Amino acid sequence: MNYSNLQRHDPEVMAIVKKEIARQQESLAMIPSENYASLAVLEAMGTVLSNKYAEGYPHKRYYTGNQFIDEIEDLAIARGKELFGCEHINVQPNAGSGANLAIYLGLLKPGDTVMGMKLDQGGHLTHGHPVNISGQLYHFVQYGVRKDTELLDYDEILAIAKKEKPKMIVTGATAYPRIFDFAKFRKICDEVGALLMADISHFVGLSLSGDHPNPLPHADVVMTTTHKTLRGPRSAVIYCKEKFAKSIDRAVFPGTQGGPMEHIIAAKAVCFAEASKPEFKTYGHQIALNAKALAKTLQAEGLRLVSGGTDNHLMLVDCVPLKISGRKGSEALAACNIYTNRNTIPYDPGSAFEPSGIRLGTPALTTRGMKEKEMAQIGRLIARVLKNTATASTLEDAKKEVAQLTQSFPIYPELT
Ligand code: DSN
Repeated sequence: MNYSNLQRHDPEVMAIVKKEIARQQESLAMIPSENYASLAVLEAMGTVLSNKYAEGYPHKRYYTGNQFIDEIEDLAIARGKELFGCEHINVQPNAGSGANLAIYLGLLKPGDTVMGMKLDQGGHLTHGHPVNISGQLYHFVQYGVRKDTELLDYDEILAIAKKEKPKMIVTGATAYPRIFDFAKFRKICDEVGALLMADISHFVGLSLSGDHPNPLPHADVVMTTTHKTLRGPRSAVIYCKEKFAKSIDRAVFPGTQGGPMEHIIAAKAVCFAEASKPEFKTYGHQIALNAKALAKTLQAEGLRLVSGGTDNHLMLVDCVPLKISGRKGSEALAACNIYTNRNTIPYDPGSAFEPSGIRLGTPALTTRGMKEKEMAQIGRLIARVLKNTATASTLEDAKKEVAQLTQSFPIYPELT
């Protein structure tokens, strides 16, 4: 993969791509939803499969000429079923948000009551926030974390479920540093007759390595994006019990999507094969070990972490004791080439636009080969920057340290 044609035909675009390759190489990607896909995944995304229209499903297409497209989608389905150990999988969803919408469309009626985790306490926009279509079409009731522990309170979730009688309970989050106990959620769902939906986009890699509970056999339907801890192309899949297969398939196509992106489906097949290898389990374990090591250092440096630490791949730093906003902190880190994102913390005294937290994760750094030693170094670096956001020399020194560190852990040497 050398981009020679792009270079020749469109040097303007190539110049920007080159700058982004350098940015990725020279910075620490600590946004917990980002990762580096393998060259094989990137190459699959650049294939001629992109040229083909294939509305429908394998062997039931609305266009002719899909004999090889069927082969690739069959392969992705077979590999996905084996990887996740599921009865049925739909590999066509283009993105996580669309996958969630398809699940709601397939298994609910507009106006039905659904429970999901509050966005400002770790949940996701598509789990019922009023500005999202999920919160507008369905009657979402939100659950959150306890103020004192900043942890999910399963007794409280049961009490809400008994009162509201939801048709579905949505689990999963984007900024919750602890685990989801799917067995407990199953019991709650069974008590009130609700379906259990698991959005495992963030921690899918840890579920596969055994570092986070697996949603199966508890959940009725599961979705995940494929580009976070799974390290595949930007996309998503839905898997479910066989009895929901038809409803889910119809909700994806024609319910919410047209022609599937078969080049991306090919890249999903590549990523499923990669994630089936024993090395992927080692990768998942190391993500979790790295997160623990990073959290330990940040705490030793005096920073407060939401819920007192992490059990998965991410953590949230409370910036209130540092007397800075999450925006100020994340911008100071970005000035040193450490990329994180500002994030709300539970019961945030700030707002969604000016939240009080910073979200950090270890999946991408772990892909680079970094281990506990580097996490301790990076933890000290982050603490130094966050305590001295206005000191130019601290930021300058931190930037130099990041440059040295990233040089020792190359990504995509073939592309530079
Ligand atoms: N934007 C993703 C994240 O950063 O967690 C969720 O969709």
